[in-house]
Amino acid sequence: MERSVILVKPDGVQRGLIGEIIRRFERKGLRLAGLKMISLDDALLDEWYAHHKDKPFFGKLKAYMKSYPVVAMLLEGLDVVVTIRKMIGITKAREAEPGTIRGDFAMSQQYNLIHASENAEIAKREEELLFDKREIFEWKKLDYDHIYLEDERL
Ligand code: 3AN
Repeated sequence: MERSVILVKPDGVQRGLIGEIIRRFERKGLRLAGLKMISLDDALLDEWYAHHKDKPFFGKLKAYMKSYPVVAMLLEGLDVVVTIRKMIGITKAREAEPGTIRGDFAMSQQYNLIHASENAEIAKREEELLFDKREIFEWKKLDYDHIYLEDERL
């Protein structure tokens, strides 16, 4: 199955939303394959946000992402990258749909609580950047029989 990398960003950590965010993904039926708190540094952020390096907000974005620790998660499920992008809502949080994480809890374009991999290829790159092999767990989720049809689980 596919995996996606999630970060609860510094504003999510400060606002006490780590549990709420994990809870939503757990209830959806996604399998948590990795979880840790980390501090991001310049080298990692330069790679992570390489596509934003020429944007006017890049400096502020980096400073914000380094300001407090973040919680990183690796989540697994069928087509999980697209599913999670829908669950988090659009970047400009005050316009995000109610029912999404950003739509329910945030107002800002920068302080939008959460990062989620944009596509499957980026998800692989982000997983390699952030998670050591020993930090990735292949445990069997016993309720998969009730979450997926048999052919969806392959
Ligand atoms: P998303 O996180 O929805 O994939 P991206 O990849 O376009 O959005 O942007 C990455 C992060 O950069 C956002 N989560 C947000 O914190 C910040 N950001 C994006 N656009 C802006 C902007 N116009 N002004 C300030 N910060 C921004």
